[in-house]
Amino acid sequence: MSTAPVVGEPNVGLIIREREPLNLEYPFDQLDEFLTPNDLFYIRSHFKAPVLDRHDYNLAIYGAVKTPFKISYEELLTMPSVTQPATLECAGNGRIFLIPQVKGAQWQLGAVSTANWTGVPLSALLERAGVNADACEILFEACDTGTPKEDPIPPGDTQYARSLAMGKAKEVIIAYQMNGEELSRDHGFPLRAIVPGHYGMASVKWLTGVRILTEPFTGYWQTSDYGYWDYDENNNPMRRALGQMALKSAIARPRTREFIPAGQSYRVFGAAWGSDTVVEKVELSTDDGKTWQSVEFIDEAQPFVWRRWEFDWQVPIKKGTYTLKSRATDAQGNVQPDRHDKRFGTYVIHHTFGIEVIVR
Ligand SMILES: Nc1nc2c(c(=O)[nH]1)N[C@H]1C(S)=C(S)[C@@H](COP(=O)(O)O)O[C@H]1N2
Ligand SMILES: [Mo]
Repeated sequence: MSTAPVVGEPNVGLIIREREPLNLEYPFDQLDEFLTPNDLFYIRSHFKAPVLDRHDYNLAIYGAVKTPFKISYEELLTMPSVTQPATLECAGNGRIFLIPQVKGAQWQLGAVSTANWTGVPLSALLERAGVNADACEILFEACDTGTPKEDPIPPGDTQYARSLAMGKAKEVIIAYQMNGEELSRDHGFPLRAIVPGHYGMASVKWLTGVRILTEPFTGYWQTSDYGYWDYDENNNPMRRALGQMALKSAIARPRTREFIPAGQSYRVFGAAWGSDTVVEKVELSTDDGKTWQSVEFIDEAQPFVWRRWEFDWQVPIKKGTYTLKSRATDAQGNVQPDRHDKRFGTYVIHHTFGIEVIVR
């Protein structure tokens, strides 16, 4: 009997953004525990999720290495493992808040979740293969394939694949468990890469190949899509791959247009995250950014994961519409911007924006 989850599992409680392929949003207003329960963890898939069998599954480590090899799922499970929390955020999270409205999955706040990931450090596999001195990137290859939807559309099918610089690859986990449970089909069963601190697209699901490259990879998923325009050293425009998550804070409660009783206290609740930097401060404004006050953190400062925070708002007696904003600062002194950086197009939406509530 196959142990892969049933096709079309209900995913009760998630917000449907797309049915096929499955794109489901975590209801961010339900943020509570540090770890997102598996059945509420957002799902972002470009193609139909493949059904892989644990018994004839192999991961190939090959390319610029001394001894390429294939390892079975069962063998991987016997290797020394690590468990580490990481927040995954889709690079398109918050897209619905862009004005004017843009194409792409209309994520609100919840294309972000946190889990404890268990797996084998990629470095253990690389050691076994013996990486050649001229290696420059690691390519993660998956077995899901299809025709992308965003223009310009490449001819024929495009397999999902993403590369990473060698330096970052050291931090990658080849994960087979999420919050202590086997990965579900939609989250990449049997194996996925977890790239801490990078936007979700880097954490390749249904991983079948780890290829060591001697030249930078320029595939669809990091040039055409999940890429942005930058300039090279000669000031020529060039595409660069999206990578690190940008510093961000978000308000989980209250929700947009929530009614709030006047003259009482209200617990504003949210989370903030960066990449390999830690979030040092979050401020909250209840007057559309005119004045700011510091919030209290619930979680300690750690790289790669969110920090939940809360703020006790003494709601004014005066009825009307109030605009709440939160703003994060990291340990390097970077502050969450108040405008979307247009270079990133429909991605990296991390500016502060107002949550309007109605006090009555
Ligand atoms: N093979 C494969 N890996 C993938 C994707 C995909 O479509 N195919 N989507 C990526 C994107 S865009 C995100 S945001 C994360 C989402 O992971 P999740 O569905 O477990 O939340 O997976 C990434 N890995
Ligand atoms: Mo994503």
